[in-house]
Amino acid sequence: TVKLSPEKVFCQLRKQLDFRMINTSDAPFNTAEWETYLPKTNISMELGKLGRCAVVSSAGSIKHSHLGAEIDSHDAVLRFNGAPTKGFQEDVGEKTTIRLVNSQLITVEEKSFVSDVQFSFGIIILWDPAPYHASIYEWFQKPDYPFFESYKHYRKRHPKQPFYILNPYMQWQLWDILQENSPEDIQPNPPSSGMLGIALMMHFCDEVNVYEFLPSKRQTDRCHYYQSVLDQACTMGAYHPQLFEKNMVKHLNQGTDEDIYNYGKVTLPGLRKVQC
Ligand code: NCC
Repeated sequence: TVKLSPEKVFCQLRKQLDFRMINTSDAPFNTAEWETYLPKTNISMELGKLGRCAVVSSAGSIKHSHLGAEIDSHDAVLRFNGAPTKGFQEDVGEKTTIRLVNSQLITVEEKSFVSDVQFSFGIIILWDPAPYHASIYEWFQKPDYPFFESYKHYRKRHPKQPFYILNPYMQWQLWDILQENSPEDIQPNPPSSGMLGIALMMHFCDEVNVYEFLPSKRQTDRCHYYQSVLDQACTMGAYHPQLFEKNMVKHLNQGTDEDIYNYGKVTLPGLRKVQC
C-alpha cells in the first residue's frame, strides 16, 4: 500500500468522521423520556470555537513530566475516564474542559462515577464500543455495556452539567481510516478513548497538542500516572489497536521528534482549516 500524506489523512478525518452527538432526532432516542435526559444545547454551541487545545493521556509516563502549567495554558483540555487532576496538578494540570469516558466506567463503576466530584467539572462525552457499523437502533439494542440507566441516573443528579453521548458510527469510521493507513490487518475492536479524543479535539479546535499519547523518554510499564499497576499493554494495546493509532499519530505530527522525546508532545492541526 502507498502511504498517504498527512494532508490526505487529515482530509479523511475531516470528511469521513461523523462528529455528532446523539440527539432526540436519532431514533430510538426520539421519545419524550429521552428528551428529558439528552442535553438541549448542541455541543459546538456549548464549546464555542476553540483555539489551542490539549489532550492529556492517562499514561504512567506523564508522571514527573512537570507539564501541568503548559497543559493548563490551552483554551481547552480533554482528559479520559477517571483520570484525576487533584494531587497531580504539577504533571497534568487542573483544567478540564471535556472528559471523554467509556461506557465500562459509567456502568461498572457507577457508584463512584455518580458521586465523585472530579466528574462534575466540564463537559462529559460518553462512548460505547458498538458492533461494526451498526445503526443507532442496532447499537441501542446491543450496547457493549448497558450504560443507559447509569446515564439517566447521572443526569438526574447533575442536570445542569452538559453530558453527551457520542454517535456509534464515528469509532468505526475512525477504525476504517486506521486500517487504511496501516500495512497490516488491525484488530477488529474500536479505537481507544485516546484516539477518539484526539479526533474530537481536531474537530473542535484550531490546534491540538497531545501529551504522552506517544511515549516520551519517561516511557514506563506503569499503566496510569494515578495508579501503580504495571502493564505494558496499557501503552501498546491489546483490545484497542493502539500500536496502529500511535503509528498514525506519529505520521501526522506537525511538531518535532524532540518534543515527542522530551514531552511526549505531538502537535496536530484543527480539521476546520485543512484544505481538501
Ligand atoms: O486506561 P484508559 O483507557 O482510561 O486511558 C485513557 C487513554 O490514555 C491513553 N493511554 C493510557 C495508558 C497508557 N499507558 N498509555 C496511553 O496511551 C490511551 O489512549 C487511553 O485510551 C480507554 O481507552 O477507554 C481505556 O479505558 C480503560 C478503563 O476502561 C477506564 O480507565 C475506566 O476504568 C481500559 N482498561 C481496562 O479495561 C482494564 C483500557 O483498556 C482503555
